[in-house]
Amino acid sequence: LERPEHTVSLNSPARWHPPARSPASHKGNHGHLLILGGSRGKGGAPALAAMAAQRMGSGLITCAVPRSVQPQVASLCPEAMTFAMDEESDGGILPEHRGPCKQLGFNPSVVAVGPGLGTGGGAAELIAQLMITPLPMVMDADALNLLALQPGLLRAHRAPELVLTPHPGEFSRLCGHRVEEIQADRVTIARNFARSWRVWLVLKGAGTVIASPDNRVWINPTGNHGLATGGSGDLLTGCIAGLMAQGWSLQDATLAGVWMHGRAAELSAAEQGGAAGMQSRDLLPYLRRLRNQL
Ligand code: NPW
Ligand code: AMP
Ligand code: MG
Repeated sequence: LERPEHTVSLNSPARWHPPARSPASHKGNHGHLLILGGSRGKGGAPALAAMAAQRMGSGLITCAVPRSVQPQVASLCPEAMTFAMDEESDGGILPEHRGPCKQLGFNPSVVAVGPGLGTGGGAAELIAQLMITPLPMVMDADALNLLALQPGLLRAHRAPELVLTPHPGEFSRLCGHRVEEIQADRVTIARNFARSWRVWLVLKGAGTVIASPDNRVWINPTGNHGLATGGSGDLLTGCIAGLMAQGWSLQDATLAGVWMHGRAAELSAAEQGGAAGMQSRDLLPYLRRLRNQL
């Protein structure tokens, strides 16, 4: 069994290098994150991702969501802007080449795609377009389920920086191993996948495994079973993408995002009455506190 080289911990040699925030900075200095997700009944997911990104210090956030859930997302997270996609969205909001995105009216620093997206409507076309869009990207949830249906897309991806954040069920669909096989050998399977597909892989679940395209692996020691509740993964997507959007390196954003997400759950359990019954929103003030301690 191959052993991981690193354990992600603030106390370990792994150090993160947050870009400095000037006292005179304005919102335009801290990135503009585009979150693509949401569908009928799943408007909460992109809103949670947006809230986490805000607590990481993101400057601007736009949630592009189907028209039917736009009012819900806007009211759940009023600080984020929203953009209504046609229900059968064809992904036409994205630039094929980096440059001003006409329909959106801005050029995203980073794209986070998948939370609550669903797999119907134009979601498959959206993913196909994204894979040829040269923007840094975090893919989660239904974006991963759609990739699993069209693996050729992953091979052809043009994202300069690509992070996939599957839970074991989603990873099973992506890599073809059964969930039990994955859980029995998380490090090796994650490492092989990241190397073969040239992606950063965050295999979630207790002891989240982070594998880089250049064959490095970390295991995250933070977190608890309070995270085993709807919305936790959507927050994690927002943490990682929110840090990337501000100019954190891909490695630091991924490691620090995973670490802080788990640590926030530990702090919430300690200060708010235990792990069971935690709501993912409970993590938000702790994410802010942790972000400012780095
Ligand atoms: P089981 O049940 O144990 O056999 P899905 P989802 C497995 C959105 N959400 N270890 C599990 O297997 C998301 O963003 C919206 C092992 C089951 O087969 C997505 O877009 C919310 N196995 C969408 O819903 C809040 C594990 O995977 C399958 C595992 C669907 O996402 C909720 C379940 O996963 C949600 O985030 C583990 N740790 N975890 C909202 N408020 O808008 C999961 N499995 O079918 O991919 O469904 O993760 O609920
Ligand atoms: P998702 O399944 O997409 O909602 O993601 C769940 C998130 O919660 C991931 O970041 C998991 O690593 C985390 N999580 C779930 N259950 C546990 C657990 N028992 N211990 C630690 N982290 C967990
Ligand atoms: Mg999820």
